[in-house]
Amino acid sequence: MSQADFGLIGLAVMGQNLVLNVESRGFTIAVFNRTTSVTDEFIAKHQGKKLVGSHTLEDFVKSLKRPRKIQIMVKSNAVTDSERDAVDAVIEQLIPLLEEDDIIIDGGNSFYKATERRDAYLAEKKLRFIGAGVSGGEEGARKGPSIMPGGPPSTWEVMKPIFESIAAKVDGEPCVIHIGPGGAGHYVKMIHNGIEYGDMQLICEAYNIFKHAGFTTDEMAAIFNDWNEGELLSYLIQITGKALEQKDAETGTPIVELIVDKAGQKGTGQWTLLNAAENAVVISTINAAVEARILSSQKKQRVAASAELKGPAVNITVSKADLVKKVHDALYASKIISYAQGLDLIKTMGEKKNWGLDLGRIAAIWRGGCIIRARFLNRITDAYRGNPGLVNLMLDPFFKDVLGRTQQNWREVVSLATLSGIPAPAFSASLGYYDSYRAARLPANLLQAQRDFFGAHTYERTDKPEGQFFHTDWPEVIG
Ligand code: NBP
Repeated sequence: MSQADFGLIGLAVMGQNLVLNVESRGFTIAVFNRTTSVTDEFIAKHQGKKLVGSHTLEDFVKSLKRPRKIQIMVKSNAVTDSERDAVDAVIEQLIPLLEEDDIIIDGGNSFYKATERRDAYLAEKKLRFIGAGVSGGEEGARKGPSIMPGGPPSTWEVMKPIFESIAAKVDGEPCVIHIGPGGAGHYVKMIHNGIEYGDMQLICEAYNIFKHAGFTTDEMAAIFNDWNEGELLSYLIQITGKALEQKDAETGTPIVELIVDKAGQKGTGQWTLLNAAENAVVISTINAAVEARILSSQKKQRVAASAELKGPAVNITVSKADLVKKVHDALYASKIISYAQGLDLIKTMGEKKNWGLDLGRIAAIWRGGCIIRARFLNRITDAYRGNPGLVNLMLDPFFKDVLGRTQQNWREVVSLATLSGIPAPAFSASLGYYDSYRAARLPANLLQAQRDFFGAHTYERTDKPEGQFFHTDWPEVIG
């Protein structure tokens, strides 16, 4: 067989599906997996395809055309810039085998700071590096993911034909752009995942309100299927409808009702929170979503507390039809807030790092292939195309209008959930953000007084020019 156009290391779920995707676009692809039996089984299963399997990295590297393009798809779990993981191990093994200008692509969910470290390290070795976030899970990898590559523009130009051919397409546009230099691609993928946490939690809160209001699982499936025809059309709403329809083969019970209510997480949501704290950006909806997963995992404590801590009885008096409309609006409005916050974080970090990020184009590549793909991303793209300097998504005329028309229902849902003791932390956090952001005056005047009282931190006055600081001699407090 002729030399391969592209190589991939790590034949687990994502790697195998990406290989089949790349191969289906006409490329010859070399594959390698640490456990060689996995490679053998993969090659045997896909006889007749343009695949070159190797048992050693030396043979794998030799089977590639120059400049070599090698994508690593192995477990990435370094959560600091100094920690080393399987991606580093593979890079170290590759370095002595590669030649100047060969390209290594890390397509795993790597922490962006680790990507920045690898980028600098490989540049010293005269090798080129792309840190690419890949979203869409197994199906996306096979049929077309959304790809978020970061690295030097000249390296992107070399990779562009392959990435564009394997990415999902929306209106003929591939769901991949050069995000920016260094760790920008993995950074944007991380925030994408944070937004995904927010979307999922908001859907779960809608489901929980319906459940407490006495809807059957089939009724709920029908609601989500119906919502998927309208403004909320999205992959996550679609799979929610399908998941609720699914019955257990053994018992006939909806499978969702048999699943233990303990959520797992792999860390990208927590990384997003840490980054938001580092940048002093509020992402309260995503924060609530991450914390909801944490609390869900404390099942034993919750079960014990459910017998100890009192709450109100559920008291939902609106009709089922009205409740569906109200929860729809609460979900839509909260989702807008979640994206407004996530994009604010991307914007802030992009400016700090001088990455030159284009929020409209980033939203456009999330329209296909990835887990958060949704109809309303078109509106986000339009918002930033119309006004690249948009300060906050909520201020775009389209979204301002949606928030205006949905907010009464949104408030009623937060209020009925609160009065019925149904947890809705992401709905409430979103509304709290909206009301705080639109408040011309917040109670931080009192907070400043408290700070000055105990710590002489000083304050500015409403009746004096900005930038002048004052201190009051507060009365002494004893005891
Ligand atoms: P995993 O994250 O489960 O990784 C398994 C692969 O890593 C196997 O090929 C394994 O080889 C290899 N590997 C490990 Br573990 N340690 C290694 C080492 N020291 N040297 C060489 N290879 C090593 O696979 P995945 O779920 O396909 O995900 C791959 C990447 O894509 C991850 O970064 C993941 O976070 C990311 N991602 C996953 C999804 C998803 O839906 N699964 C979606 C988007 C992104 P072995 O066979 O020899 O053990």
